[in-house]
Amino acid sequence: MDSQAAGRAKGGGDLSGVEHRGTVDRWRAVAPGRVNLIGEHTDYNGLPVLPIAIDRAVRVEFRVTDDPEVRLRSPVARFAPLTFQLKRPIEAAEQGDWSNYVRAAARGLMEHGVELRRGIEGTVSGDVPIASGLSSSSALVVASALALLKANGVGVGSGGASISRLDLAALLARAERFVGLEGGGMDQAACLHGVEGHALRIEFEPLRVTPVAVPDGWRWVVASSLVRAEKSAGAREAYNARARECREAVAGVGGGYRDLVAEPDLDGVVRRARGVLSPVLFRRFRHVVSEGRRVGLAEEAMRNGDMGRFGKLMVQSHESLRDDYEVSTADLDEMVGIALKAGAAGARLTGAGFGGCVVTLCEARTVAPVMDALAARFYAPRLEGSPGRDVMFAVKAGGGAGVG
Ligand code: NG1
Repeated sequence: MDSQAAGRAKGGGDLSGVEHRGTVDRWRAVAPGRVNLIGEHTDYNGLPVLPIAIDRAVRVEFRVTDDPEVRLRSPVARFAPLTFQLKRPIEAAEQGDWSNYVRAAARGLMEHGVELRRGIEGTVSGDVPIASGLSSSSALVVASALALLKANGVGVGSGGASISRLDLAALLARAERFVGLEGGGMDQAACLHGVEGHALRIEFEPLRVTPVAVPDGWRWVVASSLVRAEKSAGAREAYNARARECREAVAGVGGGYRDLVAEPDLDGVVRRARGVLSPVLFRRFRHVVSEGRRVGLAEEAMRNGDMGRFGKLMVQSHESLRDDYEVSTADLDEMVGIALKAGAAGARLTGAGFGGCVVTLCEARTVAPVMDALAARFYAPRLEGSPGRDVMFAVKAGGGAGVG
């Protein structure tokens, strides 16, 4: 493991498992999921985001094979064993097939010029809930890439490494579009750059990651709406439609999102947009520029330890995603309402929306009341028994991905 990864992995929950596995040829790649705190649907518009890598991860335990083939199994029954050759061209399996994330990693590395002469054989496991806006997909892409790089003797990180974490994040973001989603680069960057106890301000074009310390006493609770947002399948079209609308909107207004968000008079920018855009494009535009502005304000609130302000910005973000971007659901809205009423400082949907999870910001003493309220008012009518650890859980800002 490179020294950066060692630093990241230290004490980072499951990442402490980033270690040599005993026998000479057994290794483990560990890649965390992420929760986006604020900055939703901004990454593919070139605007910053503020996520944390979480203390839940996807793990690929593997041995290196002499032949250029990937053979992976999952303990989850609906994920059939996958096998494919590391030979160009790597074709996509059918839409929705989990092997596409592993294929995307291999393809991205090969397109970057990495020679993959040796393959991997092993198992994939993890505790990042799937299709919940917590980026289990990118964690799988990153873990697969780290495994393939390890198998082929390519070091990642600083100090004589062959590929930097930033370059790897950028190439894997491009590679993940192989599954057909016109995604931004937030997830792969957060996964590779997580720092324990820190949020990550991620900027794009060029990619840059700045850790921001999470103040003591801030707690994050993640709760699932029980609806999966499968972006390799159903939610894909809706997501891609938003990306298209954003491009059309900014072309209609003129200039680029980054310059527009930096204009001192943002209300003036929004008024200008209202005059030239159709109602739908105007709403998409207003979400993107207002959310872009909120990320900077939220970072400032975090640096100042101002939980109230950060929480308010989260709520504004949710309202904008609900009303202007139209990616929320009645259930996500209800959960946000319940959490706020129970004393959370802030709550919002996280990830792309269309289902998935909410993230709430709490003081230590409000974590239990918020979880109790969600259990009683949201989950009790929908689930038999109390919500499990895959449905509602507290998360910590954890370390980044590593292999060893
Ligand atoms: P989730 O919902 O976690 O898959 C997706 C995109 C992000 C970002 C968010 C919305 C991918 C792999 N993920 O995240 O880049 O655009 O939606 O903010 O494309």
